[in-house]
Amino acid sequence: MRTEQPKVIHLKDYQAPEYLIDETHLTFELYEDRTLVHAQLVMRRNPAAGSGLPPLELHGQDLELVSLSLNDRELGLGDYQLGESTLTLQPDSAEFTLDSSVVIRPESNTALEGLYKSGSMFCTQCEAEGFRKITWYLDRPDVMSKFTTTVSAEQHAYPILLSNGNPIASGSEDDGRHWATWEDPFKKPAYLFALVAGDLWCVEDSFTTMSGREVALRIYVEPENIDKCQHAMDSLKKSMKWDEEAYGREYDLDIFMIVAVNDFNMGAMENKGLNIFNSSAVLARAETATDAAHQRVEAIVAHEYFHNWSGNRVTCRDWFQLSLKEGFTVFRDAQFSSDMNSATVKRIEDVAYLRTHQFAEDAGPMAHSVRPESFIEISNFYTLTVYEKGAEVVRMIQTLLGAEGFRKGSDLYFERHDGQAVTVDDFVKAMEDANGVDLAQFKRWYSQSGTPRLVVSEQYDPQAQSYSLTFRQSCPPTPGQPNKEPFVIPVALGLLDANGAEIALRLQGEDAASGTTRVLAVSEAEQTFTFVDVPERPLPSLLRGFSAPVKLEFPYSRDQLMFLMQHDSDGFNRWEAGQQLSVQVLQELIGQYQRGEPLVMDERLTEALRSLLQNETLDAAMVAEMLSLPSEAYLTEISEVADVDAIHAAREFARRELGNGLFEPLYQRYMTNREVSRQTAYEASAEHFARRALQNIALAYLMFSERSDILSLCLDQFDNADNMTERLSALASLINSPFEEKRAKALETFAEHFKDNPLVMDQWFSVQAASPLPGGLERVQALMLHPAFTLKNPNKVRALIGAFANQNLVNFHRADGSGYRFLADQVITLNALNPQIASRLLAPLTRWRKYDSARQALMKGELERILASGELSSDVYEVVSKSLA
Ligand code: B3K
Ligand code: ZN
Repeated sequence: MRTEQPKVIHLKDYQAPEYLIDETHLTFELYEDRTLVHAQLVMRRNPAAGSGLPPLELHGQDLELVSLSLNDRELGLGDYQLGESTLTLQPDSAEFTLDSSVVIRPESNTALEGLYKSGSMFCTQCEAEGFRKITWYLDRPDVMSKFTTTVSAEQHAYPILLSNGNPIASGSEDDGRHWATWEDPFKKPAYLFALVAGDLWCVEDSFTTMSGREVALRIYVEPENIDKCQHAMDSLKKSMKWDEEAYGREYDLDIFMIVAVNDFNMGAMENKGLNIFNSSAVLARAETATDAAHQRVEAIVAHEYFHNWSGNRVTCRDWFQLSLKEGFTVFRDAQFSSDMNSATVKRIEDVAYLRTHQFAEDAGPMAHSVRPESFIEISNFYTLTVYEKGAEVVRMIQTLLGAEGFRKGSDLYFERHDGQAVTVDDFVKAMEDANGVDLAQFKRWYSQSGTPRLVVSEQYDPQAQSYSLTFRQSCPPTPGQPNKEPFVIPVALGLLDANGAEIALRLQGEDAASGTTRVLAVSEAEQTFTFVDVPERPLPSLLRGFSAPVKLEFPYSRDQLMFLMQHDSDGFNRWEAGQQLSVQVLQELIGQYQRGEPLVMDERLTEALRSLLQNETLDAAMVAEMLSLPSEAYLTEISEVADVDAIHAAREFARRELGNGLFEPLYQRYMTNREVSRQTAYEASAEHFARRALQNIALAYLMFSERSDILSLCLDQFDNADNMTERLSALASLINSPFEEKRAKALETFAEHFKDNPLVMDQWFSVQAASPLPGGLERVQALMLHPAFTLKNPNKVRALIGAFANQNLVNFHRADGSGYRFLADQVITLNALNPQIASRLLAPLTRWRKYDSARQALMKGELERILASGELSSDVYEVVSKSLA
């Protein structure tokens, strides 16, 4: 807990470390009631930091110091100073060895940072600043060291002892304990350190790298999960192969290990050679994990593996550069997932996520640039902006340079900076040098926060056969940044003629037309581009593939959107046209609801979707995406003032209209696909995902009919499906339906059947937490008393409380403020248990500016109550105080 005034840390204050640690030798003695950590650090003055011998200041938190010696001389009380989280001493030579022994208490570590226990196993999470909870150290990413780690523990309870690198020695003692020593030949920052001890089983495989080296692959899990590792193993092998092909990156150790733990603050962690994963990001098999969970496992395994180069071999100089590894690695995992599955569907999902959640963050009180200027608690900056917007920025560099130029740039970056801790500037410089381009203005994407708005207008001159597009960019003020300079915005576009055919593009001044999609780099506040040889007024298809993270505005009519839905050659933009059409229709319904008028839906939406449903040649995954209306959260994000009741009522009305209006084609699509599902063994492949997605969205729509024959189909799918994707979506449809008795029965059967599988129970909590039926808060409160629920497990908190606050608009925003009060109560409790989880859970309250004045007052009231509730962690303090500022 914070006892000092919280310190704000600024990027502009960065200074190189005064000392370096060449070697780190660690010994851990694990016991049930304490752990002894001995650290021997071989250190020297950093020649790059200046002359003389300044005091050495080490980081440490919650450490009980047992002994300290410098060059084998034991230090006494007068030889060093202990601060709140520092230990300072005076070296007497430029090279020295420092030995320390401390006691730590992993068994009572509920923050899940540093060394802690998850169930019966010991594990670590050090990024960003958790290593200082293990031993006194220079816990900063620009201090890179060679680590040797010895772990000792009782043999029977902890037969498996793991750390980074390669195993080099092991042995048993007479007292029932045993030990193992691991050596990591690669220098690394302390945040990549990892240790695991437990009773684990493993699935083994191997991979031969492009230069012919054999790498042992192991996935360690608790014994009951040994049958759920194959998908992660397949994903790992695909990732290793893909990184060799797409980036020329080869794995570098003899062994690569993944360990699944149940209690984990986020998805997974890329520790060198020993990735530690939330079990939800490893375990997947048809009976217990949905298609979405399978895809998430594949993506996270890839993400963490790709960090071996983008993050570990080349790491960050300081935490302001976090997006250097995270934005780049998210971009890399997105490329991988596109290559493994449907590229268009992957892009649609990513963009929908970005526009709903990152755009909201960028418009809220925590808005920050991709490279933040300052922070109080770095854990608060593992954000959608650093990750997802950071990935968009890398994607724009690729769009501007082309795939080949981008690869030249990444090759140069890895080669030039291997073994170094570098900055975003170094990354961009490599891209510039490899391509002979100047990205100075482009770099504003890293320093300016907020989502740019791009307003587009057109002018057609039939005499000159020319067509001009004028782009006006602006960016709203964000905290600390009242004014912005123009961005470089790559706009990929095409022009369609009256038959929907693509027009060959020739810009004024060019000799000849070439291609039908162009990337225009809009770099001024207002800029016009003129195309010539345009024989008729075209319809523009703008921002193809969502080529930049901006809010683009063009006054499309509904008929034009329907035309683009049918004819655009860009799959993403076909979907986008459908979304824009849906948004227009939904906003009209929202207005009707607010004025107390009867709701009447524009039938053109039904007809547009009918023609998609009837076209059997279209990709089923695309049809499913296009049938999905924009989410309530997205409709909230694009509202000036979000009227949650109106949004919910309008969207539910539209879904019911579509379900009834399209009953026949939906029924036909459902029956055909369900039959194939029934007769085909489950496969985690793009084709199967697509079929089930269409089948399940069709079922959800059909259930609006409230017909008993449809209810029977739903119950049959729930009872008899051989996979979780079909079973869970049948359950979700059921529990949001009016068939109360069936609802209760289904929930009960499901829980009884899966009570021993915590990840499946998370799904069970989530579907209920997200249900918009009245009484949502009371249901969630009752579920908190369920034996499978605990506030100590982050997955449970996210599944129940997180799902309620983020996915259950009408219940969370109940006008009496009870949803807000409930969330604030949980944040206050969690602040003491697990600050990172508490601070993340807070996000919905920080969006108070989006709602009506009565709700604003209630939300702010709860934020103020949290602020006054006592000693706050720096995590919670930063988010609450910035939200109220
Ligand atoms: N690098 C970790 C995130 C660590 C978060 C620490 N609070 C996982 C990832 O992005 O791969
Ligand atoms: Zn990452």
